[in-house]
Amino acid sequence: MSNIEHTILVVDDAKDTQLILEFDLAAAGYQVIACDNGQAAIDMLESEEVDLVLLDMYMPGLSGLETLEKIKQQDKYLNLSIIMLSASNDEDEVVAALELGAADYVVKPYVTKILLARIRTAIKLKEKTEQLEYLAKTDFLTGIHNRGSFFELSTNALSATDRATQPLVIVMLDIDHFKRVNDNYGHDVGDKVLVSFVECLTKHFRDYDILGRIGGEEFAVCLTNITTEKAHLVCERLRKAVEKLTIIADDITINITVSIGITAAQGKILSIDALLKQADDALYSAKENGRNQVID
Ligand code: GH3
Ligand code: MG
Ligand code: MG
Ligand code: MG
Repeated sequence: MSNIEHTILVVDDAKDTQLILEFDLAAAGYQVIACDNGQAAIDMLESEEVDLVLLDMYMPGLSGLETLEKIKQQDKYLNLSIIMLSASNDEDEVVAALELGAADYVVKPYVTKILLARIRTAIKLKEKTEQLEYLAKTDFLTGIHNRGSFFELSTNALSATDRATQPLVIVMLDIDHFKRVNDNYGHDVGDKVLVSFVECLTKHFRDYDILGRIGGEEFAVCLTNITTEKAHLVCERLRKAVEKLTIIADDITINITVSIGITAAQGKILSIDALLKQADDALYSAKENGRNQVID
């Protein structure tokens, strides 16, 4: 990745230092934005996509350490690389900055070549971390949340929901007789069927609904701000769409159906585990009743 794709926020109250940094970073190909105090930096992070922050230690208003602490208190900035810049080389300050989550600490006047090398390393680390987090949370085959990520996100959604007034709905889906697809056409075709099914699933839900692959051919969806009746209608529409879906893999045309179980959390004090169990019981009834149906 070239530097031009990366934006660095320079925060320094000394205008001359700010200008020199802007010059050096722009010469190295970075996009640079700048401000002269901690609060302005926090505000700019809200509105701009920033890959790395160069943060001065001594500034009027919020100090560098206070600014660093405020930024790192927000989960969304945990991976953001912040390099502290300071005229002082005080050991305790270096330790404090690193413990608060700074990626590095550079003493001014800086050596341009070394500062640029430290910036490259910090950005690389941020990108690798983000890539690993993505891989740890995503189902490799279908691109939706994996089991662990689904549990984490839906548990958060459940605690953010006022159970008395806002409904939260859990849907469990299981492809019918999927084993036959594998047995008849092979595992690779089975995989393609799973991908096509998830494409159809994604189209029927909203961007903020949480879609997870819970097991091999079992999926779950966590819906907020929706009534059970509306969720039932959405699932019924999905069920019909899956039934009509023509999946072509290796010149073979495959048709599938899906069974769906629904449960709502309204008024109940239940964990996501317990809600999934309830939705799974409804799903089991759908299977028992002959499959290819929605039950709540
Ligand atoms: P039912 O209608 O009762 O759900 O029947 P089923 O055949 O769908 O259910 P069963 O649990 O017996 O079989 C699920 C199959 O899903 C068995 C397993 O080989 C297959 N499977 C699980 N994960 C994957 C995968 O990642 N890729 C492929 N191709 N198959 C998978
Ligand atoms: Mg200063
Ligand atoms: Mg199945
Ligand atoms: Mg199954």
